[in-house]
Amino acid sequence: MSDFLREVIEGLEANDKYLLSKYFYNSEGDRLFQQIMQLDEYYLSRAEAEILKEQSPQICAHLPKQGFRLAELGAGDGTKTRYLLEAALDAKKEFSYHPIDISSNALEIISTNLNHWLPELEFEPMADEYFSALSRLAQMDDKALCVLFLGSNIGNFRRDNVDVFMSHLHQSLKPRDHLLLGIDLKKDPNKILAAYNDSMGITAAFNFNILRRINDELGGQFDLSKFRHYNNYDPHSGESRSYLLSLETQDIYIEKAGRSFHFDRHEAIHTETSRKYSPRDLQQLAEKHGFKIEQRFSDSQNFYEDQLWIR
Ligand code: AVJ
Repeated sequence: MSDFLREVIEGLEANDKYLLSKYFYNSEGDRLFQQIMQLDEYYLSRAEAEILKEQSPQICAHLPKQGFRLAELGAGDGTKTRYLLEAALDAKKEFSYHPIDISSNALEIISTNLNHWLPELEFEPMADEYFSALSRLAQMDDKALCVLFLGSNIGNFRRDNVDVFMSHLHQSLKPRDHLLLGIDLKKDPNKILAAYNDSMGITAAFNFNILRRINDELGGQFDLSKFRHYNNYDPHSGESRSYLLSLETQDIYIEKAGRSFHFDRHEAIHTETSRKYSPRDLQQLAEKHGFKIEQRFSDSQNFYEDQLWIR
């Protein structure tokens, strides 16, 4: 049984139904997320691009002069990382860049881009899980490491998983190694609600893509018109949560599961958490996991931060 099928069954059998947000990202999901990043309401990408565009020389100034590795977890297409790489090359740093992603398709895209943009860059993509790639890097030599985890991707972890992730990261790094963490900050709740419920319905389509995948890949019989996209935001936990609400009582058959799943009217499937942090939350997270915050870099509107942590 595929992981996808097993995790879909697990999620739809749960009392509080859920589907895992990692399953948004097939080629259609990637395309929809690209569109989300262009939306007026989705301020996150622009805020982080502004930080990296304007402050990369200052960020790079904290990194070693030579012999280090820059490893990026979930690299995307490289548009934002490019600013950082350019600044490091301009500063005549000696380093290699390692985009890490389980999707070799994503790595091909970034490789093509980098060859075109920065032919002098030394880089080696790694098609692997984050931590197995990091441990392979650590085994190669004892070069200093700077891990990039951008795009507020840390927000997608459930509360307990953040701690698991951070302690793995602490184990994977040596003393004095760096982490550059991109995080969307807690802010006016209405601003956040709009970012996850845009007027053009792109975020809704992105959310629905998970049902479309179940239909296409698992023989599901979801009628998308019988669900609605719903998002809320809790200013205390900082959690923006996306759901798909069943508009009526229905039983939905999934061929590969060999069974149906029951939905009450108004029953919700939780599909994504995008957690926001305050600077104080981040200070506590860093301390809890044995990191020191070396410097904070913020956009002009204080929506977002890229924080440089040191192990
Ligand atoms: C790519 C996980 C950072 O949570 O903001 C965008 C994904 N979901 N709109 C986020 C997403 C809905 C995004 N991350």
